[in-house]
Order: sequence, then C-alpha cells, then structure tokens
Amino acid sequence: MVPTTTEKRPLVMGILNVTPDSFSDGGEWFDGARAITRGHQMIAEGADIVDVGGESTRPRAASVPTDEELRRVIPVIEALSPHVRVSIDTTKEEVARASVEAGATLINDVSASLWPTAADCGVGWVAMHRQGTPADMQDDPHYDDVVAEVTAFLADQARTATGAGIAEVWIDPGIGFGKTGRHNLELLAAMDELVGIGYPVLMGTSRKSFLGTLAASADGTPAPVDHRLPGSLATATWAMARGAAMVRVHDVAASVQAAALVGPTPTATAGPGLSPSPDRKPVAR
Ligand code: HH2
Repeated sequence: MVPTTTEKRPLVMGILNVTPDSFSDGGEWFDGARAITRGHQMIAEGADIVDVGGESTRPRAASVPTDEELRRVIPVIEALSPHVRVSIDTTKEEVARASVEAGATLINDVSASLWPTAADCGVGWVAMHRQGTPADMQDDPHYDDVVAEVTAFLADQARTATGAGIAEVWIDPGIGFGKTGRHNLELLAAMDELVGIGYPVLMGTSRKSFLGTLAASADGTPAPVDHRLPGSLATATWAMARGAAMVRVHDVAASVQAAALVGPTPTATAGPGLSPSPDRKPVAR
C-alpha cells in the first residue's frame, strides 16, 4: 500500500535522475543501487513524491532508447514505490505504462502528450509547457506574451485531460524549457494567473541555469549547479507562498523546511488526488 500524504503544506517532489547526463546530478544516481539509496534518503528527508527519470531533458541531451530507459527506471520504481509515492518522468508511452505497472501513480510528462496513457492507466498526469524539444528549445525562445501563451496552453491541456477522465491533473509552466531567464521570471511573477487556471500547480526551478545567471560572479561566470540552493529555495518558497501546490526539487530537506514555513495555502491543502476545482481562486496577497 502506497502511503498517501496528509500534509497540510505544499508538497515536495524529490528529483531522482537515474541518468549519466542530467544537468545537475548526472551520474550521481546512475547506478541503480545508489539511486534506491538516494530515494530512501529523500523519503527520510520528507519527500512526498519521488520523481524517477531515466532520460535527461537538458538542452541537447542525447535521446535514450526505450529499452535502456526501462532498464534504468523500473528496478528503482519497484524498490521505492512500496515506501513512497513515485512519479515517472518520461515522454515515452511504453516507459510510462511499464512504470505504472512497477508502482508509479503519476506520469510527469514534459512533452504534455501522454494524457491518453494516464487516462488508460488510471493514474495522475502532469502537463508541462515547453517550446521546442531538448534539441532546439534554448536556441531562440520567443513569445509575444509568455504568460498568456503558457496559461492558455496549460488550461487547454488540463481541460482535455479532465475530459478524458483523469482525476488528478497538475499543470507546470516548464521553467527553462524553451524560455529565457526573463521568461522564467515573468512566469514566476505570474503565479496568480497560473493558479487561477484552477488546477494544482507544480513548479520546477531547482538549480536551473537562470538561477546560475542571476547569481553570477563579478566576472559574469554563472554560479555552478552546486551553488544554486539559495535561488532554488527562494523561487520555490515564492512559488509556494503564491499558491504552487508542489515544487520539484533536488534539495529535499531544505525544501521541506521551506514548505513547512509556507504552511497551509488554499491550493496546497487541496493536495493531489482531488479533482481540479474550477472555483479555486488565486491566492490573494
Ligand atoms: N524539469 C526537468 C525535468 N523534468 N518535470 C516537470 N514537471 N517540471 C520541470 O520543471 C522539470 C521536469 C529538468 O530538471 P532535471 O530533472 O534536474 O534535469 P535533467 O532533465 O537534465 O535530468
């Protein structure tokens, strides 16, 4: 039986990349046994969900064949899912289906295309916005109005998924996926609009490159990934305080503290598993 959370705070999704090439923790948890140990560590640190991924989505990441992605993620999901809720971070239908069979109950889909699979499997679905693919997404991202375009896309996807019978739909603006630093900041500033769509919002800023740029040294060198905790926490705390119901993070213990500090919010108390509420109001500030 998978434990379900009763937390009255925004949820914390711990990132577990079973990959050699992820942008921040590539190679650290590539070995299955090490990944499982890290998963248990995140559980001890208070993670509500562990997000297992076997293919990096960083700009220009090499694509991974299906059988290799399965080899990476399935044993880890089987080992962790009796102990914590597990999501599968994939864009491949076959991987999503096998992961659900192995115990995952949420499909975290950066391609926002796997809702038919989630509906068929009877599990939750994360719809994330991105412009382009990892091969080209950071070449020259352009929007006339990034907030309007991202919110319209997410509202449309969420409604489609709900119409297909998915009871648990999350929306995520896709920080860093075909976005400049300014686009990311505009989306963070637009939490009210995102929350106002009426579905629980997931926000993933953890260690992303715009935080390195914002914390650059005097000569302009971006802060390396292991020096981005302050920005990661600041943006996660901002998002949660403005109504994000979950944050996706590498640094679980610190983020759980931040979530506890934020405490109950109108959206966080809804938690996962509830039907989206069209009446859900943006957090008033
Ligand atoms: N970001 C990454 C991967 N998956 N999923 C959602 N829903 N939202 C995100 O912002 C998001 C995501 C990229 O981060 P990471 O997993 O650390 O890196 P990589 O893709 O290189 O493995």
